[in-house]
Amino acid sequence: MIDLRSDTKTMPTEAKVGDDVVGEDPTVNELEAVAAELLGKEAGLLVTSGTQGNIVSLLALTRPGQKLILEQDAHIFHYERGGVARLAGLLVHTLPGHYGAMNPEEVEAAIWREELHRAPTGAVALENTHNRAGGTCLSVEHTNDICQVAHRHGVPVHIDGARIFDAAVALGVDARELVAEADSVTFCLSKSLGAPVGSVICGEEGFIARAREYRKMLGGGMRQAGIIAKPGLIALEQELPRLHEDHKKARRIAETLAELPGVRLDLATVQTNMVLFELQREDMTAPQLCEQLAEYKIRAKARSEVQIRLVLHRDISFRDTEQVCVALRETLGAGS
Ligand code: TLP
Repeated sequence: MIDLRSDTKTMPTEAKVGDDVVGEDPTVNELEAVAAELLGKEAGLLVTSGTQGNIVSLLALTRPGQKLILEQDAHIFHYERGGVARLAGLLVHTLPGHYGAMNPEEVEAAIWREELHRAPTGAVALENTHNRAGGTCLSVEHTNDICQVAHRHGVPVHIDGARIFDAAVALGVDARELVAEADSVTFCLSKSLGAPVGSVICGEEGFIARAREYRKMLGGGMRQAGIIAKPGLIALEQELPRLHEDHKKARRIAETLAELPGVRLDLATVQTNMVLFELQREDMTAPQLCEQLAEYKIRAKARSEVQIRLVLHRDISFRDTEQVCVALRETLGAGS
């Protein structure tokens, strides 16, 4: 084939690729089909990141000037540069959550009835697993309750499912059940699934067609993206069966931490691959503990003066996990 259409068509040598902007990359197409199948949706769309997945989905579901209902600790609210306001023109209405779950009655009350003064509600977004709550899961029943409330008022529901497969594994359900009632879902290949880059949006064909347009608008058309899709396909094949191991490692560390003095940790939050805890000690702040752990060649990041989140993943072995437990006992065992 002599392809003179554009220099964007150049091929890497070792992957089955094509121009994904016009849907010609067979590896991307395969990834999108596999992802859609895994989530029981009609179609999928590869995007650059979880952040792009969320904004593209919300652009496709809403109109500027509408309201987006979010749990107050949502990633979309805290960590996405306010893109929903700037790019999608959405008014954000946050509601409190219990382990990341909003109360369906409060969601219903927040969906204001249409009248002259009020912004119409454009979408409700859920997050599963919930990052800032510590990797907690939203159940199928809860998700369906929220979807039913929203749909009763003609409002679509988006799920930021960056780690949706962790939720499925932890809850012992098929991921399809967790997203069955939602209008859109995005999950990340580059988080617990361990791929280097990429996220996938899934939903109905019409929604995905609109999302494809917004992805292009945001510069997310990546041409021969098969080189990104291939590790994503491998991740879905190889990593899904071992996600439960990361949850076991998190549990092990959490149980060790919970017994140490001056550690506040709600074991009920340790449902997947994260451990969220606070230090309430006279002798040490969270950043200081991170500095001490660095001496054990352990990297951890404090979220504040008191809070730390540890995330377990493919590259942390069970042996590493034990080393982390030893280091935590040595640094936190004495004192208060
Ligand atoms: N989360 C990252 C940081 O941004 C905090 C992390 O280290 O956990 N939704 C959820 C629930 C996420 O946790 C993240 C990333 C995203 C969306 C955004 O994904 P990317 O980083 O691919 O844009």
